[in-house]
Amino acid sequence: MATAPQTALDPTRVRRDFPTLNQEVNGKPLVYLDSAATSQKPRAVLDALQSYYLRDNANVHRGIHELSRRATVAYEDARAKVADWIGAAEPAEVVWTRGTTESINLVASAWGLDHVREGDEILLTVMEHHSNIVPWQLLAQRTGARLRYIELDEEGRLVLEGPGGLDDLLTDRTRVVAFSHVSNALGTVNPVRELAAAAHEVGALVVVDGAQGAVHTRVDVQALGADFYAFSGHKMCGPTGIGCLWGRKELLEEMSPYQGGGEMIHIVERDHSSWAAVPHKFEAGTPNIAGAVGMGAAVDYLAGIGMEAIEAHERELMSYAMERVGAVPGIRIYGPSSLEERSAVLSFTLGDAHPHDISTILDAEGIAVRAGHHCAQLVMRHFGVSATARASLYLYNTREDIDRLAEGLEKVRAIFG
Ligand code: C6P
Repeated sequence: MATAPQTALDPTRVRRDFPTLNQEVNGKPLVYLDSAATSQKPRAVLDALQSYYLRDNANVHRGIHELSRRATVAYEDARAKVADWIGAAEPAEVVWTRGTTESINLVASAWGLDHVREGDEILLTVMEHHSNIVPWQLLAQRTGARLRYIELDEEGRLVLEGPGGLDDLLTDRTRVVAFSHVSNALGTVNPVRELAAAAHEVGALVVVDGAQGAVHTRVDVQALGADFYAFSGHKMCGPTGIGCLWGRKELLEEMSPYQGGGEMIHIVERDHSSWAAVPHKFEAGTPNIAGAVGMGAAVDYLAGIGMEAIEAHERELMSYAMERVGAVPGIRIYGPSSLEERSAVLSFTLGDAHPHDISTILDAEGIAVRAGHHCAQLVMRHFGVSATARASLYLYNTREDIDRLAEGLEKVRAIFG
């Protein structure tokens, strides 16, 4: 795995790497607290994209000429970097996709349609992003399988025992257990190893939505015990439109293709074809080559700072945010109170102010937060709200950002009383 320096992160230095952060919005210095939606991009990633297009642009795995060779090397080098970064056994276990959403659809479709039958059960959780619900609903509708959901407790943690809990819902009919590493709506960090071990005991497949996981913490997919781990480049300093599906090689090998087209075949006859080896079997058509190169540069950037340093910085900042924002009268913070169980997301409501109004008032102060259901309507329903405001942190955020947020929330109070 990529080695990480253990020096503490200096956010002031880190911020210099992110040109977007250095601007005014509505006449105020920008405070960007919406990285869970998408992160800002460091210059190293922007440079890698530009250099690829300026020097190496060609299609991959298709040409013998020099530019095609360079593009292919860059594309495959990026795959190897990602594989190393997440502890994959080999680069072939990493499939390039458009992002987490496509990765989960790939598993639900390519694995699910061959393995899930009427009467089987698919176990999800109430905290899932719609990307980890709807693909399974489509599979259930096509196969007659039944969807079941692990419930949440009052702090937005998964119930593991008792009614509605993991041990209650896991049966010998469970074919798949799919859950998020970290909730985008609550910040809850799930006990992936424990969940995966329990699922494997009943012979179920384990699919982890890592969209908010690999971004903030060092992930070793093999140690986690998952079968599949999905994540997106754009949430981890990389470009949009690129992401990965990591899967155990033996599973990927026995799976049917997800889409058909160029590049994913071995031989094409008139009435049938045979497939390329993994991961290419799942990469039909011209891929997002520049995106892969950019994601490789993002991995280099994050590894250079060190995931441990990033995690420690965010935890310290989250502790400060919970204290500072939590002190605003009328605030209700959702998700675990313990920092060990919470990642870089702070979801809240403030009195009767609608989260969209909160976000609008904060925007006028130059502060970007997300408001809405965060594509997690089941979470909102669990807490009896239609929406929350959400501040999400990343390596470039500072205590001053949190102070500005708390001051902005005082303005919201002043307006709403
Ligand atoms: N969450 C958010 O603001 P894509 O869009 O494919 O890159 O990622 C989808 C996705 C899946 N799972 C989780 C846990 C996520 O957080 C997301 C994306 C963004 O919370 C946009 S809705």
